[in-house]
Amino acid sequence: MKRAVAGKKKATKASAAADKAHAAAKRRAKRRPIRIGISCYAHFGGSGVVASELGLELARRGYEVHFIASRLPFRLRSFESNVYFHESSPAFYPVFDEAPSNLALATKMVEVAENHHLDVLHVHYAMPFATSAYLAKQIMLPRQLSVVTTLHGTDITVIGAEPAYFRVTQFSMQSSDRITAVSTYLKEKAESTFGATQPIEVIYNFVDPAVFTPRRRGRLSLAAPGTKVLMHASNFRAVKNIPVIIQTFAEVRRRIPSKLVLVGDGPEKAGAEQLARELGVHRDVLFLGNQDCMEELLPLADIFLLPSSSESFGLVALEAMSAEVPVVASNAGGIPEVVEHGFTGFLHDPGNVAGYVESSLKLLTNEQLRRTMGRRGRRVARERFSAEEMVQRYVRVYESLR
Ligand code: GMT
Repeated sequence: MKRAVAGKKKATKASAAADKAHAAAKRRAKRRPIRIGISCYAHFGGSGVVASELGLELARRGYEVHFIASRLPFRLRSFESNVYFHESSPAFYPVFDEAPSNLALATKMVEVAENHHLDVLHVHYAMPFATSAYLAKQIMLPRQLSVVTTLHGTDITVIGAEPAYFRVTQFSMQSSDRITAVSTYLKEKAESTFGATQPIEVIYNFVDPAVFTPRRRGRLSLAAPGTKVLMHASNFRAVKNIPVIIQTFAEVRRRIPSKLVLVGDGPEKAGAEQLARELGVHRDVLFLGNQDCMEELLPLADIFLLPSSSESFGLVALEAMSAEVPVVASNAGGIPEVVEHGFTGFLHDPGNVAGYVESSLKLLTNEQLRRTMGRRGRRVARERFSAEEMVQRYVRVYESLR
């Protein structure tokens, strides 16, 4: 009995010492800038762009940023001070159907958090990153590792809501210390679909107007003088309504000399090529494939098309606006939060080809209107979607977790 009491006292003393050490480490951490781990998809896509640009902006402000991903995110084009990259690579074993990459990512998150004393893991796209981060956080206990999850789009509107993933997406999202969404539309969608009870803060995507600038006289061009350029860029998934773009272009081209420039790749590309041939416009449709220098391409467009059936924000539309290119888009999801109908572009129901054709022709046959709308777009991009404000807001989210 006496021995049991002595053992208990010893354990209480040890745990008090651990608590003390933990509190001291916490005080030390509070005095230095927050260290942030960022996980995202590394291939082409809006969520990876936002994650990368945010990481770079944070690093320029003196924060240490550690990207943890399956490969180097494509927008991290050059070496930057304060930015580190850690590759998570799953090990394969013949028993597996496929290597469990989510577990390898969670393991890498723990390793980086321990070695570099991370305070926050900020994951972009709920699945599977919020789940890997939840695991990492639990493994790190009692050391505090906060998780911030940014919802980007189809993680909520399409794939995360699939019965095969619903409960895990819901649980992982709700277990995050903070949740942000890139538009009010997406916040409301997350609340209604997942019954999210935790507050979701809307932090819009942002653009750097010094990078996405208007067209300058230069060596690059996509069409002969007098030929108008309609552009679209995406990952060519069904939600992007690619056939509607081809149909719109076929009608526009019947009326004015024009070219359609399609940037990106994905499952809908082959069908788009076939439809362009069927409609007899294939010679005037340029498929450029994946390009990572959108800032060079967008200024070459006269208008940008985005007729998506579902779109939480439409980052590329914002980049086009910053380059003074008016946007003809759908009124789906969060697009009206970015593009104002009749002011910086025109919005129609997603499948309304006649509407897109009319608005495209309005802009392409009235250079003054096109330029006015383009200039307004750049002003809106600068004033409402500045990196300065959005990065500050993310920093406040991190600081609130200390
Ligand atoms: O392409 C991605 O990386 C993800 C993708 C998606 O389908 O979820 O993009 C979403 O995130 C972007 C960045 O926040 C938004 O600009 C896109 O609107 C959004 N895509 C959709 O909602 C379809």
